[in-house]
Amino acid sequence: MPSADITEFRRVLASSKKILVLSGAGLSAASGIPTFRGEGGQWGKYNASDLAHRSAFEEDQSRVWKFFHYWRELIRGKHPNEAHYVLARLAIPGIRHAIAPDSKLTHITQNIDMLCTRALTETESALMQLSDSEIIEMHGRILDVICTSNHDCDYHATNVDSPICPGLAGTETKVAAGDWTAVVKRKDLPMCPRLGCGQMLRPDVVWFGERPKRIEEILELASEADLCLVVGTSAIVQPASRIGGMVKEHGGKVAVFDIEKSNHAEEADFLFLGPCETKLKEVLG
Ligand code: BJW
Ligand code: ZN
Repeated sequence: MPSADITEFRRVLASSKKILVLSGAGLSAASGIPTFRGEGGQWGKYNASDLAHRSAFEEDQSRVWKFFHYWRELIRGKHPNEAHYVLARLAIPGIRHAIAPDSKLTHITQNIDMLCTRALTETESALMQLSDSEIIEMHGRILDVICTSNHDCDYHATNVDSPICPGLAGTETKVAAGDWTAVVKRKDLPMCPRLGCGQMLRPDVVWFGERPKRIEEILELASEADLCLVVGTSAIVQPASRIGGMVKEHGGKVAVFDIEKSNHAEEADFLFLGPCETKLKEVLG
């Protein structure tokens, strides 16, 4: 049975040298961004296989772009919540070394909303101290776009335009209301701006069947970590779902922070049930 003993957890944290955080959609729930699964989840409303596959994009670019435009617009007005800030403070050496001396920390997030990075930048400015930790956004970033050309074009950029192109303007309200009827013509969808390219852009997010970003590095970190904090993820999607198990395989400890007992909770050493926006602070101090 996993323990909920905060004193014992702090003792383990204090002696950990290689700390991993693996976060998921639950981390951003208090920011008003819906999770994927469960009640109110995105995938309850929209079918993942219709939207998060390259084949879906090839079959119906209008439908997939309408969804990502809706999501871009949804995320635009959102801000980091207390859970993001607690994790960001842990990335500041002056704070973390007082809790876990001589430790390293890497935050691997499955979230594409960039809120972890925003919280870290704001924390660095507020404390006037730079972080010594990295955030790995393994499923990409919703505001980044890449060219779909299979040839020479390697266009990749962050695009914060709202809407990303005039053709998608207003479709987000219809999608939010469940109305998918509008079809945006190919020529009116986001196109690569490189002269002579003429191919379509796609969001630089990781769809099913695609290789997560920096996966070799992630697996190496998991094979070495002595503590992994798993925050707000159902741990259903591979390969992220394997990270906790990999840490345990070589004797590392796993602490799960989730609003409910999910799949991976049983194998955890520590289980802290509750909203992470309050629980992380209570446990980490
Ligand atoms: C709170 C809270 C609060 C709520 N406080 N907690 C069969 C066919 C085809 C593929 C596969 C297959 N079987 C397996 C696969 C592989 C596939 C996969 O795992 N599929 C499963 C569905 C079975 N995986 C892949 O294809 C991945 N690639 C891959 O495996 O490549 C091969 C490879 C591996 C290793 C090395 C080299 C190569 C790619 C996965 C891409 C995932 N993409 C998405 C969408 C991103 C945007 C987009 O593209 O549309 O990423 S799916 C979606 O799920 C999103 C998330 O990042 C990801 C994980 O979800 P997450 O974060 O766990 O959210 P939820 O909603 O599931 O859970 C929220 C949790 O929070 C819950 O536990 C709540 O209780 C909790 N919570 N509020 C604390 N306030
Ligand atoms: Zn291009």
